[in-house]
Amino acid sequence: MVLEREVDLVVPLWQGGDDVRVAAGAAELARMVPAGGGRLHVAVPDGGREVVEGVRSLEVVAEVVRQLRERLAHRDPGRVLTLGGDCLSDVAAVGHVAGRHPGLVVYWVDAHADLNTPESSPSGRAHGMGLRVLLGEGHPRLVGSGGAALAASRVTLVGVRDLDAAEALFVREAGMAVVDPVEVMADPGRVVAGRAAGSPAYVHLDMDVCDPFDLPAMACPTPGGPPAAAVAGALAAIAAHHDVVGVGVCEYVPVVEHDQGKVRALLGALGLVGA
Ligand SMILES: [Mn+2]
Repeated sequence: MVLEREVDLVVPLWQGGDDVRVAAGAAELARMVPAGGGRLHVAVPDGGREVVEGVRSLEVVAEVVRQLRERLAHRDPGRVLTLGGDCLSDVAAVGHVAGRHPGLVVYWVDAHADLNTPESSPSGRAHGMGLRVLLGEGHPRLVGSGGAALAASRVTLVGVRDLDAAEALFVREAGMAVVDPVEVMADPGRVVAGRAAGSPAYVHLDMDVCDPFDLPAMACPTPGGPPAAAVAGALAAIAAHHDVVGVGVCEYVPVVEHDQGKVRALLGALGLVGA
């Protein structure tokens, strides 16, 4: 099964995590994944790396998100693949796809929840703020004029295990669905529990959801994760249960020695590469 989409966005944004190695990840993913529909390579400008108003490299990350939103609004694709880049690379795409598909379910497959705000973030790194931006909160230049793209009830966190205190509080208070690493390993198919069969879904895949001892090619290695094979099982379950209308692959660091077959298995579970 091939993931149908109208446009592929290749987004070598790295300033959101302040780790330039993920820019090479975008290029490597673009090499691995055959183009579907049009393919657009987005230029990422240079800019100051200082923290401004609580966000590191604010000028660059805000400008890239703004440009992506503008391009998506102009072209208006219903189905989008983003090859990042850091975890902010697909924020514009998730927001756009959510607007096109009412009731969209978002699977945030990531060791982190990316629910920080400029006020709560210990690091000021915008790649830890993307999901909160989609829920309508954060720096106004990242949130944009559209307001909240998503309700917290439509998000499932998969494999999450490294939350800042303010994020953990938010997840509890918002009652967000969580499938922790142990649950992913025990029963990967459990990720879709409670979600309507055939409904539209978006998959945000941060490579760091995988256990770094199994697959180390990621920007923020976070021990205690499921092995890549279990993550692939969860992705396959999502693809089988839903109409997947968008995927973002983020934080891949190909310069770290690893078995690329495991990356191909993740991409294959989503129909992005052949078996
Ligand atoms: Mn992450």
